[in-house]
Amino acid sequence: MKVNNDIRNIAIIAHVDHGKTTLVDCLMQEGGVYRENQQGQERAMDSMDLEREKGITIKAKNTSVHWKGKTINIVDTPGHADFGGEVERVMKMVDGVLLLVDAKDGPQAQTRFVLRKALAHGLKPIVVVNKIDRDFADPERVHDQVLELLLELDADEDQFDAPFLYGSAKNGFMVKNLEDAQENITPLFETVVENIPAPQADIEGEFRMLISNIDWDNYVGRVAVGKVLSGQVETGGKIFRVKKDGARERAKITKVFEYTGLGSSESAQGEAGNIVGIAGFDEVNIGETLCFTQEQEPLPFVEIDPPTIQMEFAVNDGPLAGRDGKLVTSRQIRERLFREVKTNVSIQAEDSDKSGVFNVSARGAMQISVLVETMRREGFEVLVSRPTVITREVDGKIHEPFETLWIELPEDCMGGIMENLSNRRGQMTNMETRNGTIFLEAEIPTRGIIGLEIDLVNATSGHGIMSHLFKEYRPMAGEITTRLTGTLVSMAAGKTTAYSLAALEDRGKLFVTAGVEVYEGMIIGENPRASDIPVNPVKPKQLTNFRSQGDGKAIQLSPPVHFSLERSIEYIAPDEFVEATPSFLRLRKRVLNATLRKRSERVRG
Ligand SMILES: Nc1nc2c(ncn2[C@@H]2O[C@H](COP(=O)(O)OP(=O)(O)OP(=O)(O)O)[C@@H](O)[C@H]2O)c(=O)[nH]1
Ligand SMILES: [Mg+2]
Repeated sequence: MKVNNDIRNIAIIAHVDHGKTTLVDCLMQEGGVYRENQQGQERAMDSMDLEREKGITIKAKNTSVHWKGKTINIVDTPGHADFGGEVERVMKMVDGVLLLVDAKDGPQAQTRFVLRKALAHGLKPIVVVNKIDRDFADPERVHDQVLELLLELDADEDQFDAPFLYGSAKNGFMVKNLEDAQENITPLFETVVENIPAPQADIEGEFRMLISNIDWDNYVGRVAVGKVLSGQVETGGKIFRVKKDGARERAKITKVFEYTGLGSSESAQGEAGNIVGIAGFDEVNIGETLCFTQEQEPLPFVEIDPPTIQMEFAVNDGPLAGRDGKLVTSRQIRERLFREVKTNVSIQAEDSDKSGVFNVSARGAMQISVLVETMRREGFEVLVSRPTVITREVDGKIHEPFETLWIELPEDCMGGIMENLSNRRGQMTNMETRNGTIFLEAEIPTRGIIGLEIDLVNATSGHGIMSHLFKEYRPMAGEITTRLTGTLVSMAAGKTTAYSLAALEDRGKLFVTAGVEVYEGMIIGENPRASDIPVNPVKPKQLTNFRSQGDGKAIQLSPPVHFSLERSIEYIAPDEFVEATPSFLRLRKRVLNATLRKRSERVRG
């Protein structure tokens, strides 16, 4: 077989925030993407609005750089656990990975997940111990921890012999030995070219490609992105698309793209081993095969871990529906969700048995909130429920997903968290203390993780951090009450008044300020006790003939509690909804009318 030795395909994988996207900046800077003296943008690959706002990568994206006559295709991946599917789907596109590990924090939950996926695909890792400039960085300890992890994950001999580099993506250097001069990232380029195999793709064979991503081009529409596994293609050529069920469609290629720097450029042809984009099929999806001959069987795609949580998306049926968004009908929401499924391999959507309600399955609240946030920006209004876990029946028993949970928190905040964990059916499996910080490891039902981060942040004044990783399905762990508080529910519609809110302030924390439009059944605050209290936040100040002493004095309300979309989703109870519209986030009861709500509660017992 004749392969192209001038190409290397790598994915950069790591736990969230360990510096992947920053490292791609360096590679682009030194890989000739920018002109000399031109400074690239920081975290340039995080090009989506939401990525820049949240400061995290959400979608895996590819680019390429050139170094000493070699083309190096680089896939930047997200490190947040909810977007793990993005890492899984690109594994077939690359021939090796750069595993980044923070020199202070060491391997974390998602380091283990992504490394396990890479090893299972037979990919060879290069370990990059990043952020050695940080205070308390301990690259030697981290080196040993990574070796332990490789052993634990059954790396083969070749994978276990992974080369190590140390450096700082932020400061633009990598070294092979800690005592080497800290100059640039040439050592990393050298290591990649020497250690990552050239793609095993036959230049002389017939064209075949597995689609790992879908891109969009304003002129030619949907673009299928993947590694050419054999042969080559050109604009104007005719090829087949083989769907997963084996059905075939033939079309003419309208354009072939190459990805370099921050964009794509038209290329004359897509050759074996290279990562290219191909336009010409309007309906093409991730996981399908493109090929030259009709006889080609569908190529096997990666097995993606199944989603563990599910929530309802419903048409907004509240009294303020349609005031803010343009896209509000059941048909529009359905179409949007089913479109998402085609490009987002780890989300599933289906019709439910209620009309106007869809079940959406995903890996976590963050993934769902990104979808809802994207929809809001497109002009949608939608109601979303609290996530529930997806259970399975095993030997006639109901099983639920369990996860391994890692928590890091200051020593003096320990008590509250232990109690919280045991309420959530978490079982501690390990505990260590280093420099006043406690490292906890526990096994806990996924159900118990929902809303845990809110509690952790509250209990540690923001100093606690947690990460978790799906472990296995086990028999149901028994009841878990995650929200111990009730709500203050508006019993009237109108605009809130400072006068009535002032009177409600000692009933609990308020979520709204004065002058906000509310309706019956909308949640306007939290009751510290576990029941819902109907309240009237729209009472006008009573008019009297006499001026009382307090008159004219402005009422001082405490600032209302503000929840992000993600927090809202985890906060609400099963009988509540988050109402998301382009400019508003409201919490409400599912059943708005108080009398009907009482009745439905009684029916449910
Ligand atoms: N001190 C230090 N900070 C770094 C270094 N590399 C990256 N950072 C910082 O770490 C933070 C996260 O960097 P990113 O490049 O976004 O990390 P990431 O791995 O792409 O994160 P996700 O894609 O969300 O998983 C940013 O604030 C960077 O500036 C480094 O070498 N040293
Ligand atoms: Mg990133």
